Amino acid sequence: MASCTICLPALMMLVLDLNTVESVWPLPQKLAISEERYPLSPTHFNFYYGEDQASIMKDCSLLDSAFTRYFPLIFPDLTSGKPVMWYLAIVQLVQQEEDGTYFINKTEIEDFPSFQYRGILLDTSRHFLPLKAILNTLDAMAYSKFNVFHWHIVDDPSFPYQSRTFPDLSSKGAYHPMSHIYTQSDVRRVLTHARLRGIRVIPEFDSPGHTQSWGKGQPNLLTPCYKGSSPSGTFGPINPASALSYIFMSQFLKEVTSVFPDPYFHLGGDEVNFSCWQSNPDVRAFMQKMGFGKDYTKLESFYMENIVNITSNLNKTSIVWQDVFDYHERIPKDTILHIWKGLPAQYKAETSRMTKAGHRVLLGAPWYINHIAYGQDWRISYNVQPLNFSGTEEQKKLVIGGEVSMWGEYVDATNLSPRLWPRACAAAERLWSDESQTRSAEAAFPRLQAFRCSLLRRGVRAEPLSPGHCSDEYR
Ligand code: CP6
Repeated sequence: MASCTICLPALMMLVLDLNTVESVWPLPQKLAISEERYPLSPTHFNFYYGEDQASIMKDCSLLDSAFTRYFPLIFPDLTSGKPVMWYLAIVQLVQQEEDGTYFINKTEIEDFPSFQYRGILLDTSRHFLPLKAILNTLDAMAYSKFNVFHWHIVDDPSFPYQSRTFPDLSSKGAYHPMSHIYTQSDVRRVLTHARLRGIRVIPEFDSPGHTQSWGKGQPNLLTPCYKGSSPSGTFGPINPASALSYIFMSQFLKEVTSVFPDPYFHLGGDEVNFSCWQSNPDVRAFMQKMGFGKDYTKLESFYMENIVNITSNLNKTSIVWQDVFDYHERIPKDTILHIWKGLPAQYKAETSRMTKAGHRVLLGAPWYINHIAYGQDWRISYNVQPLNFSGTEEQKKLVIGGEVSMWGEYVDATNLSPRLWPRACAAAERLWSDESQTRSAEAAFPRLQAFRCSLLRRGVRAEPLSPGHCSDEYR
């Protein structure tokens, strides 16, 4: 199967390029369309493995299932039963004559991604996203060549992951113990759907903060907050002063690192509120014993160091939010830092600092597209220059890519798709294409508009970019 995984990007490339000229998105590294025209007969059309790939990819089920999916996307009228005329106005690589015959211009393409990590974060804790919404997002991700689904699966408000080892976490911590959970079989469906589309699934189990929902099904995990000399009845982050916390986290991480096969694992570590820790006498005593003084960042670092070590003993590489580095620069060098804070001046300085320390970084800060602005805010995402920070060539190589975040406070299945698409496509092109060929949002605009029409034809509820219409938008 390993040899199949690598062939998928090549396939996507071929397919997108066949679909439309105007909507080749993201732009291939090299694209040359000639005047030469060839008729295409859908009844004789077939996909073949490339000659140089034929031997290693014979009977690649991954590719074969992709061929099956893409045929109706290329020849939609054959499978939808809709009149041929609906598709006439689309300028495309595969175009149709008035009589319905398909043709294609001779085209040469050479392609590869500029950045290896092109992710989308979905947050299934603030609002539960039904399985179908996740699967649909994976479909749309593949169309733009996103290759990582960062699943921010649990957080303060709810715990929808159904654990085998600790079933109470979801039975008590989910919004609903039956309807608002992801069972093991749901997770497997997500993993399979993603794998078939060349997408990796990296789960995030964020701790020690953002864990309120964990406390409902796992007593003695969170820190009891104190008011004066007695417990106030509220709870804070995971209790870093208790051995029970580490025993629980070891057992829990053992489970989830085996459920999610990707070699990378996101451990969170962001936005830890110290006030509850400060109020708790046991935590204060632990601080003293450890010699941390009054510096609670040392306590957070102590916790994260343990969690990162547990994770590395489970043979996974950790990804953590930048806070962990901000507090503690001596985390293992192979830990990937996920930058999420601030305006360009700040995240550029952070990128410099972290890559200088030898860490690989992942750029999230410029693409928080759950934030929306009036008008064409995709242009802001498009104009980001991930490598425009001060640093050596070696440092620049440490930027592995970026991620579009769709935090879920105001997003559920009703508005996820139009909020993501086509706005996320701007980051997709920035992370895939050659920067020197894609500097102008103005030049990209008609191509993105056409691509948005392709998304609509493929059933993705992508919002409009400006006044106008797609030829077949209400078919
Ligand atoms: N949830 C978690 C969030 C955010 C973070 N972590 C967040 C913070 C600020 C903004 C957007 C999202 N909602 N767990 C920070 C990584 Cl602006």
